[in-house]
Amino acid sequence: MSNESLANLLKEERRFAPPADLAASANITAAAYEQAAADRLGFWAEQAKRLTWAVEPSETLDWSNPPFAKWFADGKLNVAYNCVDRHVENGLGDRVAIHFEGEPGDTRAITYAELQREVSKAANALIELGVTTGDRVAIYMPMIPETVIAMLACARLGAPHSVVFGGFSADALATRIEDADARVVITADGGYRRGKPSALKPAVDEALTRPGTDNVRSVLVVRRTGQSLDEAGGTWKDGRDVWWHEIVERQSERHTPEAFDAEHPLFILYTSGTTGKPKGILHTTGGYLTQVSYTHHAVFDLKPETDVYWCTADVGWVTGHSYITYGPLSNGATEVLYEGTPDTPHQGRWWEIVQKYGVTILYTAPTAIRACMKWGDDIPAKFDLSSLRVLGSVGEPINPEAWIWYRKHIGADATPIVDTWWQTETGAMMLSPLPGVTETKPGSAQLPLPGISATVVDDDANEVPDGAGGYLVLTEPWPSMLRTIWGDDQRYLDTYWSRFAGKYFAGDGAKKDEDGDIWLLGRVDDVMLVSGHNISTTEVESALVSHPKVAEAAVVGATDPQTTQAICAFVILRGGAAEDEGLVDELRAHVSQQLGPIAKPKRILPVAELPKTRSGKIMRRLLRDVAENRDLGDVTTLTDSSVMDLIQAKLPSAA
Ligand code: 6R9
Repeated sequence: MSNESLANLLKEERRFAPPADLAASANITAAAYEQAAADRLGFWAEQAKRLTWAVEPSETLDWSNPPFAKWFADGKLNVAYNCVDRHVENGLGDRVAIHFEGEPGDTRAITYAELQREVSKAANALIELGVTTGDRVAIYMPMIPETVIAMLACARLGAPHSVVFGGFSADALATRIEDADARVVITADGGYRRGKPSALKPAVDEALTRPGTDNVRSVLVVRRTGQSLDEAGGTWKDGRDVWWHEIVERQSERHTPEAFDAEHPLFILYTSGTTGKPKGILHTTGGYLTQVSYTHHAVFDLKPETDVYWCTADVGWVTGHSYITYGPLSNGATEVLYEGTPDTPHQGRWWEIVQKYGVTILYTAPTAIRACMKWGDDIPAKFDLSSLRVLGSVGEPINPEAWIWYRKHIGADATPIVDTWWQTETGAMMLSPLPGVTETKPGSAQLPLPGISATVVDDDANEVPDGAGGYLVLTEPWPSMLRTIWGDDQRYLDTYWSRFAGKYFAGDGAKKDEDGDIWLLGRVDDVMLVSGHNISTTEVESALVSHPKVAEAAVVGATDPQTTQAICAFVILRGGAAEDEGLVDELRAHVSQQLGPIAKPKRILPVAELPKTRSGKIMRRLLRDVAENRDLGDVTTLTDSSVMDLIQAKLPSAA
């Protein structure tokens, strides 16, 4: 990003100091940064003591064969023991671990003691099905307690799980089963989604007809919806399929966990590359659990005795792995698990849940916040949200206006917001303000957490000065880093470690502001080149969202004969805003005034919906296809593929 265009971009000068009471009793103070800077490995060795080790590690990091890291390599531990049993042994068996809220309104409160029994029974059932240490288990489930129980049961046995998001197709599931060479699949008849049962088992049946999935010998099925399999289009295969309630319920409630090496594989989670087959990101045991536990404690200022924590992500994403299952439970937290969508049966459902359980810490994504902005301020205003004390954001850059809305309408204009930057690959949070320490800036993830080394470099790998932009890189190994791409070390090297020698290339554009704070600008392919200026889609989107009539915006660069790329914006208007003649001119002028004339969109198209992946990220690639009059590429990861038809229908004049 050229410096003169950056200087114009996004003059965000609002600042929010930590609330005094939070700062006074915060888990983490500014001293953590100093401690970690003075002795980074010593700092992580200290954090590893949060866990209960069967064999304490004597070594912190082995980086003798970079970029293949070993953390705490001679230590041994059991992840499920750390997330469940030790809390029971510490007298916390009666504490609620999970407040489950089903979409239809059914609820279950599961204490740590009960979780220990359930995980033990599930582990014993997996043993009966022949699962042994090292076997991969695919998990294809709705958001129900058995999903977390299944993950912990696998971890308990040292059988790496591969959770596949329940919204993925049979094809996507088959590819992942094949790549991981899974031996068992855990699924459910279905889950509740938008007010009705949505079947899952038929997709498993279909996936298992595909070549490469023959090693799956058992399918364990939770009964959630009670839908008949025939009606849903599935088939029961005797000898392969077993009901969870039949096999798990009759198991012993006791199971003695075995300690595994710190580098024993914990899970594989597939992340779709922009091209090529999905990458199986491999995470291991000791370093991963250390960093998810520390960051969950530090970034949310978690007080497990009193807080009620809620992460709205799906367990099928890394956010669910690290901040629904492993981080919170390793910390002995009480958390909410919600099955459904935010607007079923009404658009206040989330706020009703916050009120009902007295949620104190909420962790969600910008896409959800923007959806709530669009639905209107009056909806959250109907609920008592006064229990909230820390708000988190993850998944995309959060536009400053969405940040301000979140703080004002959800956080009573008082709660700190932690904008956490990280990736499936990083395993845990990497950049984020600390709620009791950092003076926050709306829209910026700001700075690396204690013990993390990150910076922004230019094309030649030189660190950029404050006020300039480039690429986000991580300059030192971290405990929860991916260890490789499953079965493909070369792709691991090529994708992350070859662009800048010795540094991890995250694939995100970023800039440093005058204070040296980091602002994420979206994936590098989301940076546009307009008349020789690099302009980030994120910044133009934020400028549009800062206009009172705009709820959401997606910006792409379309090939243009004069300017190399031309800025093309798709906007969703806020409830009530009219799509009149003058609107487009008004929005163009607004962007120009906010960011400078160079960033003024050439075209602006009001639309009803934007194409999003199922994890809520805008698929700009498809909008680029539309803007450039191309046939649409692969739309299978879209939440709703009909969105693209609507957008294309608006574009008879696309030229
Ligand atoms: C955790 C997760 C990773 C990509 C990442 C970046 C974007 C995530 C962000 C953010 C700006 C934040 N991203 N958090 N961008 N600010 N706070 O989302 O993992 O699904 O692997 O996505 O998400 O582009 O590179 P994953």
